[in-house]
Amino acid sequence: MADSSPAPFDPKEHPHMRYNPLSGEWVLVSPHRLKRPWKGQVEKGQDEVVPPWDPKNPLCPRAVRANDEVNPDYQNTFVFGNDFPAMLRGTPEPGPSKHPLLQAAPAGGSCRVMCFHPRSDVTLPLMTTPDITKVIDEWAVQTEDLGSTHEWVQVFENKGKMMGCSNPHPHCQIWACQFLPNEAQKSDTNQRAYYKEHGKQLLLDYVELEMKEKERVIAENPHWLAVVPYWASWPYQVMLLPKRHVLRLPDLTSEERTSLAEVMKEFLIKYDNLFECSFPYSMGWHGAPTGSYLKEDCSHWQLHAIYYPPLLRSATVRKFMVGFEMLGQPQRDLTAEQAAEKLRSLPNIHYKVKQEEQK
Ligand code: H2U
Repeated sequence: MADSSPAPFDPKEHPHMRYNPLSGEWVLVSPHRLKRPWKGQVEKGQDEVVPPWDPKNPLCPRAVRANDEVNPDYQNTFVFGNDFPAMLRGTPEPGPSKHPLLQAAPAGGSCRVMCFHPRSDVTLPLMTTPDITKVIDEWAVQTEDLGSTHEWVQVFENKGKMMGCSNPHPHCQIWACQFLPNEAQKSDTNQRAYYKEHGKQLLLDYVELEMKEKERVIAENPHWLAVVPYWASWPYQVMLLPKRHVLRLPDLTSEERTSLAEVMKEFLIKYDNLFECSFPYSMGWHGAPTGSYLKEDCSHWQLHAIYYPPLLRSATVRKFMVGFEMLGQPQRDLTAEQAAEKLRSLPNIHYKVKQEEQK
């Protein structure tokens, strides 16, 4: 039944849709649903107790991996070829498709694993800024190295069991492909079209807008902006953007890398403080494509990181992208502005550090 009330539109009350200009897709925002009764769990989570070093954990220094190789006694970051890669190079390729409904294409690529730190019991928000900077430096090295021979280098971190992470040791993965994956393809098309129409980068215009509006900003420093994007589909989704035009991770200056480490630490502490748990998420970097694109004009691109965390109401109650989300389009309950306000207002001291101080 249609609501016949004459009340003006209130984004905090009334269902509406928001447009994601990067994907070209719409998200349904249903803020009134926050009022529905909740009978599910709301308790804090129990953080997993992880030993700092475990000789049986294949990601630890000096441990043996699945392929019987022994890891070095690494002191900072450590990168190795994934022993179970999703893509390979030089394997036989599918022939021409026999029917337009049965199309196949080659999927050449390389997969690596990158450990962030020798200790298994730390996560990025608990690491020091110089240690986080070393992670950023290694992301840049990997992007440069794999980018010379691959069209797309996807750096991504799956954090927490809820996101399918198989190992608590702080690490990320790097999948480099000789093709543009779907998300990269959509983002490239939409950023290119915006640049053609407006003569400016979509995400630089967006940074300018968010710096003016402020209500979706959760952390900021001279070089970086962390926002809950206007079009966020996951409850506490965050986008991290440089304030100047940057195409790819290796293009960041050393000052910008230190500054990135600072802003990452700041907002990742807020993530953990939200439900007092090691906040699970999938995150990754999107920058201009590499490989053959290195010779092309990619001015329409702006480097950014996207964080997709699943939690909604507590350390144990997650948002499920099921039902309408799978069959129609993504839907969210609280607005991006409400999520940003919650995150922004959280303390900048990690709850574990505070607990230690109070002992
Ligand atoms: P995830 O926890 O995000 O799945 O990452 C761990 C990766 O480490 C996973 O991709 C790889 C797995 O294939 N791995 C190895 O390459 N060698 C091993 O000995 C264990 C795990």
